[in-house]
Parts: sequence; C-alpha cells; structure tokens
Amino acid sequence: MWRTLLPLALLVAACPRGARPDDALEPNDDASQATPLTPGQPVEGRANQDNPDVFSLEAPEGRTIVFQVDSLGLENCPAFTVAGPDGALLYEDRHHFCNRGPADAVKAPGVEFLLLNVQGHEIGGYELRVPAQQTGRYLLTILEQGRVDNLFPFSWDYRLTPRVE
Ligand SMILES: [Ca+2]
Repeated sequence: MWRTLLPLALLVAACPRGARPDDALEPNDDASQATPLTPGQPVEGRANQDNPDVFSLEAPEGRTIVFQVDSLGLENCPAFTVAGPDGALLYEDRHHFCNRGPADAVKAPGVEFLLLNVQGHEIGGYELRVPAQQTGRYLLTILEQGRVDNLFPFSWDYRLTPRVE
C-alpha cells in the first residue's frame, strides 16, 4: 500500500495546496533570466506569489518607456519595480500585501504610474511611464503580493505591452 501512496505523497508535497502552475516564461526571476521584450509586442504571463517575473527592454536616451500591464484575472495584487541600465531604481512599489496606496511608491523624476480602467475597487490595468535618461537595458519586475491571511499562494494573470515612445 505504501508503495502506491508514496508517489502521490511526493506530488502533494511538491505542489502546495492551491498553488497554480507557472507560465512558460519561467525561469525569469532575476536580471540574468529576464524575458526580452520587443516594443509593441504583448506577452502574457502569470505572477505567482513570491516568484518575481523580470522583463528587459532596450531603449535609447531621450525616449519614454511605457509598460502597460492589463489584468487577465485571478488575484490582482502586483508590485512593480523598474531599474535603469546602471541599476538605479526608477520606480518601486513599497506597499505590502494587496493594499496599494497613492504614497507607497518611490519614483525617479518624470516617472508616472497610472491606474487603468478602474471600476469601483477593481483595477483593470497599470501603466508605468519612464523617461529613458540613458541608452540601454531597462528591467521591469512584477512581484505578486498576498494578503495577511491568504492560505494559498496568490497568482495574477496579466498581459504586458511594452512601448517606446
Ligand atoms: Ca518568475
């Protein structure tokens, strides 16, 4: 009997209750594994809680980088970070859990953060506008948050559309 139950027990242990499968972009947890983006070409991903998704976009000095991130469902609970070619943080969400507040982000001069398609408490998407102060590779990180008491890991499905304006 134990011989037949063991594989099942291993499967349960490896897959926490409620955890959802990763997307095909994994592994993409840091700058060395960043998914390269092409302006105007959307990608769809799933942010699983505590599993950062990192994207890279090349941009020339003087242009504006736009990351539009539309919600496709599940727990809409992301925190965003943008770093410049020199590693400087240009945008960083500082909120904890799902409680996004207007004063919780750190922004470099000229950086804008917009909520899209807001209906009541529902946020349809987000737009980050970042002036490119230098030519190079910019990194966007999407990190799914949780709630104080969530019993299973949160996930969020999104569509990321990069632009260089
Ligand atoms: Ca990841």
